[in-house]
Amino acid sequence: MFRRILVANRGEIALRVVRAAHDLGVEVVVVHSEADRGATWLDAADDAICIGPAPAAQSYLDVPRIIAAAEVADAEAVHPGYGFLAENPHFAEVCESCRLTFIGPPSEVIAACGDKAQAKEVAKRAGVPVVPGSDGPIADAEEALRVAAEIGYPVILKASAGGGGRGMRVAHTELALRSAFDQARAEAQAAFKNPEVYLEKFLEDPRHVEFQVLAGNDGKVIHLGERDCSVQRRHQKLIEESPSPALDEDLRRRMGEAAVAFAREAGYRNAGTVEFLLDRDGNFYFIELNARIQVEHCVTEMVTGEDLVAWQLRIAAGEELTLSQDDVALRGHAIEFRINAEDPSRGFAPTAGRVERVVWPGGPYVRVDTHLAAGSRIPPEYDSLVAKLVVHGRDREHALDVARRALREVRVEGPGLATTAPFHLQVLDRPEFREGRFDTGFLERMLATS
Ligand code: MV4
Repeated sequence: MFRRILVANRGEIALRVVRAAHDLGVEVVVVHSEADRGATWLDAADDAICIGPAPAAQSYLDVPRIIAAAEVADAEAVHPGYGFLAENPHFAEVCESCRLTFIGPPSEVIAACGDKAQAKEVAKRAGVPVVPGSDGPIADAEEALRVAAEIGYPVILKASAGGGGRGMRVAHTELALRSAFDQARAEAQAAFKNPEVYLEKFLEDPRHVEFQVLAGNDGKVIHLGERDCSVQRRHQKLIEESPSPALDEDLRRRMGEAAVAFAREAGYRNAGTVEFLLDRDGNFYFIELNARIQVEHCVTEMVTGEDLVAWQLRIAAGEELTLSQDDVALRGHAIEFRINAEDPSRGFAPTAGRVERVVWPGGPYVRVDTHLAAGSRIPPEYDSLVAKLVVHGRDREHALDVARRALREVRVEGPGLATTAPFHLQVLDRPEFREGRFDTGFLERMLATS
């Protein structure tokens, strides 16, 4: 195992990595920006190094500064968390060439999975179902029209370098597709410096179901069940749960096998997530692979009893993945509610500032992952996630009861601050949600009618 690692991230995930490392007897140095001076998670670490000013481009995204910090800290490995540099193949490669272990998959695998059109080809080779569409990127509008005529409208154009919902355009007619093609390419070029787009049949309000995988250094791959992440707004997930109310034993087995087959074909290593869309008829389609630990990994930890971040460290340190598929049993039901410093009554506008008073829930069946305490500052420069409330129950109904009790206890007070906690209580009252009958259109429908 490593003697000391560096965490190139902030907030709750930095704290999460510190905890996993300390459980394994590993020392942790965290880097931070000037905006995060005095933040709570720095106290939990063994050392902290300020690497630059508040803007992420000059701190958490600045590769040379982070590498320099790792050298000063005498760290053997770097954990990127999620966001920032987590899926940047260039960063992983620089770590590798500086003899720092990147805690994640090899840089070539990050690059291959980062190209969504390429990842789709990997899925096809693995015999994993994909949404009908173009074979790889599309050359011109004529080709887009030809493919669309074959598969039928509506269709969706996606940026090869996109993902997570960025750079997508839906077209319902030939006329719309013609103009959407040039716009999609221009947008992709502007956003990702890569104009490539591919085309798929557009699925109406699918469910988003993703499988957690772990891949050992010897190529052994297992899955740890799924997470249903359909409750999202503008591609920002708000609630995630495991197991998915939409899956039965048979579908879970088939999707799990598909996730494992994909990871194997991709040469995947370490922890990753294979995302699928699930339609109303129970057909599932691979869409992308996330080559990082995800925000919502905790729900999988609750139902499997495994520490995913500890597994990331063990695998990166060259240890064997001793867990086998038969060892993985899903127990009960877990639901995660993202507590964001946002005001739901103002279109989920981010709120920032000084926190004067905080109360986090506790008691049986409750886990709160947060860095936020009284006296904390919520900087306007970063993501608005301030806590994850994860509840665990014997079954989904029990988990929903625990969620209501716990969400009522949440207090985050300070001038101008608001959170998503009261909104989650409203979601809990919706029959569609209570009964598990939700899809990726659920929240937008709820917001349109309330
Ligand atoms: C789709 C789709 C419908 N049809 N692809 C958005 C995020 C990205 N990972 C893929 N996304 C979608 N791809 C086809 N062919 C609908 C979405 C989508 C969505 C997917 C997952 C979770 C939330 C979503 C919200 C709107 C659209």
